[in-house]
Amino acid sequence: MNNDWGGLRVEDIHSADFFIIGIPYDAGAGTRRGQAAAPSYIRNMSYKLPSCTRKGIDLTNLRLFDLGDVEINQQEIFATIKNIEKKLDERCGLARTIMIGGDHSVTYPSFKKASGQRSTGLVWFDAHPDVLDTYQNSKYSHGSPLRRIIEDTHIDTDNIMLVGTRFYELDEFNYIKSKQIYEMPAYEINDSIEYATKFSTRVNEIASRVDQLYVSIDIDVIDSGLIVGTGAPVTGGITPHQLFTMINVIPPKAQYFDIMEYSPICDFNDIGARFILVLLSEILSNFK
Ligand SMILES: [Mn+2]
Repeated sequence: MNNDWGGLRVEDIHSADFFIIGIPYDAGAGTRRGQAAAPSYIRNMSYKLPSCTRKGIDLTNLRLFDLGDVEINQQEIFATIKNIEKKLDERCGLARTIMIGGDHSVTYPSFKKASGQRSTGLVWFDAHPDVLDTYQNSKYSHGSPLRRIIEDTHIDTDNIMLVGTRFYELDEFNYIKSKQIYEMPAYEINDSIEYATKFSTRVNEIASRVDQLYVSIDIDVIDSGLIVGTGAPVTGGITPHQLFTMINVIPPKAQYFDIMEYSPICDFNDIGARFILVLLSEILSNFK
């Protein structure tokens, strides 16, 4: 008997309902780093993963297989990308995959590998749209992963939705418009009591057109006054409740989730780590 991942961790890879993968990389972040420490930090606290959700859903018969962390080369992005691909190849069967970052730059290679030959929709929860052409002289930082995905995978931009956004460079604003990317900015979610219906309608439309969904959650989508443990905090965000409400209506085609940008050294009282463990339980509860 173990208490890892709320006691849901199993030893038999073939029995897994979910795979957990850590990506301890933060060379793509700006001046506030520490995201590389997140996977082991969350793993150490994972005994606090609730096995019963806020709505009373019992998760105790779900089985999580922890594949450990991707081997990281902080100096060599392409070596790291190769290792992310290798780690995803260690999986077997049809279990869903949840990745824990790491800064958001690694969602580009993760998505690229995950989508492969399958048509894939992408739900991107973030304060920032992450569509800068370059940031800090790099095309592979956490300012650009969505731009790289659009340029370098087969994704149809109709099948992308940006959720909770509120902090742009003007170029990004124009880029989103020119690509006609569907967006539910943070102010719209905060202004509307119908946000969950609107989100649900759109995500189900996308799901009906694709083989699978990839859901990427940058934790800075949450108002940074509530979750401070992140590298690029932005005020005016959504609440954990609003995020959970939207997560709870994500349809079964969601095969991949990632939870990015948590930085333990920027956190206070482990509130961000505890938030991530509750968020995980909300994700798991969708597939009961
Ligand atoms: Mn991001």
